[in-house]
Amino acid sequence: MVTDNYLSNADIGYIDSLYEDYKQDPDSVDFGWRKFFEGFELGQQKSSSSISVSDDMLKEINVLNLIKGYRTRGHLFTKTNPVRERRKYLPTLALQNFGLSESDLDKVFNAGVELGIGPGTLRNIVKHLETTYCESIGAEYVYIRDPEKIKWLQEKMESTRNQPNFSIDQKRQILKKLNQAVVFENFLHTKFVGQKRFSLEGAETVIPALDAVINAGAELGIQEYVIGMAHRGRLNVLANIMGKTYNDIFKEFEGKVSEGDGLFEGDVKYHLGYSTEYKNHAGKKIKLTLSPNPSHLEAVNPVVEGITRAKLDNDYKGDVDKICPILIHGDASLAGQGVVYEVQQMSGLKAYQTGGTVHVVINNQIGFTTNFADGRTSTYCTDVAKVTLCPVFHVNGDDVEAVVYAVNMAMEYRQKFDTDVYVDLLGYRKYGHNEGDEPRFTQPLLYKLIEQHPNPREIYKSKLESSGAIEASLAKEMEQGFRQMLQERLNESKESGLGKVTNFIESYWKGLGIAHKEDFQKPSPNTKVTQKLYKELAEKLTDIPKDFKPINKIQKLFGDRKNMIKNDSYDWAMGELMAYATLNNEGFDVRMSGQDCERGTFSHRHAVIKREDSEEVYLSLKNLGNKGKFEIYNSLLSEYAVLGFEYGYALATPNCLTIWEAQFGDFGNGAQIIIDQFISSAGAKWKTPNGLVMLLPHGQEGQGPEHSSARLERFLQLCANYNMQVAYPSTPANYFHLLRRQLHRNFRIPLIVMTPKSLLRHPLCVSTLKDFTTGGFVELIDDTTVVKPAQVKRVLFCTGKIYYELLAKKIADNRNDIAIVRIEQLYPLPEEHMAAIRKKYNKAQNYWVQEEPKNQGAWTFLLRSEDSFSMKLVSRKSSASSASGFSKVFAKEQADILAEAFAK
Ligand SMILES: Cc1ncc(C[n+]2csc(CCOP(=O)(O)OP(=O)(O)O)c2C)c(N)n1
Repeated sequence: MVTDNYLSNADIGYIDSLYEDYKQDPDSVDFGWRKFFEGFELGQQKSSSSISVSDDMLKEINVLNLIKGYRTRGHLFTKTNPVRERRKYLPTLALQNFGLSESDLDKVFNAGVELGIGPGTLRNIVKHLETTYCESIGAEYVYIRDPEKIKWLQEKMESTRNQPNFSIDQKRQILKKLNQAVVFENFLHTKFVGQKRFSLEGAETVIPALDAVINAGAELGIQEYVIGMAHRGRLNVLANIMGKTYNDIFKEFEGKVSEGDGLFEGDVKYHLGYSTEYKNHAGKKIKLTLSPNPSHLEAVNPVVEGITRAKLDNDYKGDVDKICPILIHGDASLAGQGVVYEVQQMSGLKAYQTGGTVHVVINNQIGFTTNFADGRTSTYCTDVAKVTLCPVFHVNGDDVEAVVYAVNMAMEYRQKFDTDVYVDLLGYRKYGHNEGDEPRFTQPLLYKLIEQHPNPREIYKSKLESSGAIEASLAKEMEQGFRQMLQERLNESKESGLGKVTNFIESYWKGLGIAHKEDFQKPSPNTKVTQKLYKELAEKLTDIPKDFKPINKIQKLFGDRKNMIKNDSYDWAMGELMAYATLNNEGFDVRMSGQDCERGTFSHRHAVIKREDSEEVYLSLKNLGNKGKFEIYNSLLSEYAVLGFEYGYALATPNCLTIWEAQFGDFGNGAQIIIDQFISSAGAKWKTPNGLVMLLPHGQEGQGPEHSSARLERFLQLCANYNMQVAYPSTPANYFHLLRRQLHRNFRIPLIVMTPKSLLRHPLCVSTLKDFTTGGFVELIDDTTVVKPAQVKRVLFCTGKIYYELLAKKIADNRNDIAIVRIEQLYPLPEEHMAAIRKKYNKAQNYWVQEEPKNQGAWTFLLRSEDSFSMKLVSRKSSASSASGFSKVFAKEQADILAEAFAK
């Protein structure tokens, strides 16, 4: 690659002097120049030209720069847009812009060697470059910094001129898939007039492209694909790639699907997931999983990556050559949605990597009604690929062979280099955003062109016929045969029973499901461990190997943890770490990621410690001799994608405690789409259980409006039909049991935990060995200091941190007339326990005491409770902000709450 390293802005005087040196002693110049001069002299012998050496050498350099120009910028001049002229980019690749002219066309240049075609005329070199870089495939790759990758791509493209050379059988397969794609859309369009389906028309070549990727991957060792895509073309993919039966799809169009059971409420057909096993042409079995997705574009991307990683870790022993994610994007959403960037950033991180994602863009040049020129600043919708130096192939969607060729190349690249790769399939959208929309409102001119444009099947059919590759009758037979089959399936669908929706990832969930009311009517399961086991694990957990010397503070911290065993008084961190240690001991896995979670934002966890004098780390949780795995990762500074990823991971790992921790709870709202569209509602929409745990530091600590609230009220507002659990535990042991409970039941639903900050070091927020080795999680903790319930005049119900402040005041004021009752699990609300408390303290007035403002915290949720009872509220007054930024105001408010709660 002489061009890149030596010739940009070359000074001819300097080159002349180098050439003189070379003639004296070839070894006196460095390798690249030596090769260049060797080639130059070879060219001189072959060329009949008689101009001076310096001029010739300059021209050679110019030709090399021309080659470099095509490699770098050729994609700007491709014929990749099937329906309209491309924007003009300057400077062009005209000869004049490289110091060359028409008169040089028939001169022989050694620079042809650089292209692998040997010395050749400029005419030939240009032709080679034009067909390689400026026909139906535009390749962007020169920004990649790894010379091996560049060399591979360059050789691949230039040796074949980016021109496919498919066998007749391959061409027939392409036509067959294209036929299915086109006829299926047309069939739906005529049979289900006006129904929304987000047709693929204008980009039907994505079907042969996916078929090719799957088959190419299978040949390269792939055993499974996990796919994510939005609405556009989804039904076509479900039918013609995933193998969902046409019958089932037609039933969905006819509304013949079994209705929900109160917990399962269903979703529109173009959001549903599916999984299948597929046998390729060579008889190899490939698993395909299409994740369901919400309307929120690109939100499914991290989820797909998480599912893939879970399967990679557990089913494929980390072998990235066996499983691959495919993400199919719309051009507007790819360019506009920030989560795309976040997921791209994750692609090479050890916590999240999946060995490279194949991205396919259904680029119809419009987002709803917005033209691409208003939808992005970047040249291409795929420009995010450059963040991680991934190659991009822009391909004309009307040239199906080029599309198949490009995706095959992409798949090969992914298998070879384990990085992401993008294929941008340039098409158009035959109808409006959906089939009822009028696209001429906003793109009248474009739609004049589109109306007259033949579909990609017609284009390919004509090409094959005129080249003699197939008989005209074959294409006709294919079409008629497929149409007839669809009609038969449609007739059957009308006669057969209701279709039903299944969990797309069912095979992982045998014997486990979503929760029902009865599950919460019985006490939480026993999650105690034996004293012997607890102590054994606690000792090992607090050991640091003799030859591993961390800084003194860590040594002290581990010493303090050892003292907890001696003193039988365990703090929050020990409660948590012991939950992981004991779960691992039982064979369950634990995986956690979040910002700085290895140490813990508040420096409490220290699950990973570092040697004082090197980067070496030690994780005692990995060294307990347990059966289960423990994985913990500091995340990138993202909430949306990381939470989505961990949610996806949990989808495919029912026996792993999968945890995402927010730095502070309020940052969780950066991932609100994942919370709303997946965590809280996926069970109801898609029948998918999920045992994800979210740890959200929460509580008023006088730190100002930020970081005081994990927005407990919002989680509670989303709760219904046992969709998730929201807890605010107040003791290390109850937290221990809460985490362990997550894997000790025959159902999985997400667990949202408000976690503490100051309580991490509160002297009273401790538990004893007995607490960990008896019973299980308790949803409500009664006041054990009350001796005579009949004397209690006031019950202060509360949750979480404020308990310790109330307790301190109760003790200080010696108030036997007050009982403080902690609700440790807010949803499902332990209503029976609460009723029992009311009965026990039947002479008392009930209060709800919260430190959050009235419009926040649990209060509004408690009012919603069906079994609500008359409680008086003590709280901060309603506020637009979550806490005062003035420490004095904060302190006064906190004191007022306590005073009011205990007022006589
Ligand atoms: C996050 C999000 N914002 C807005 C929308 C509404 N919406 C639905 S489709 C669409 C245009 C998408 O364009 P593109 O990504 O190019 O896909 P296409 O529909 O053109 O295939 C928009 C804005 C959405 N679904 N998701």
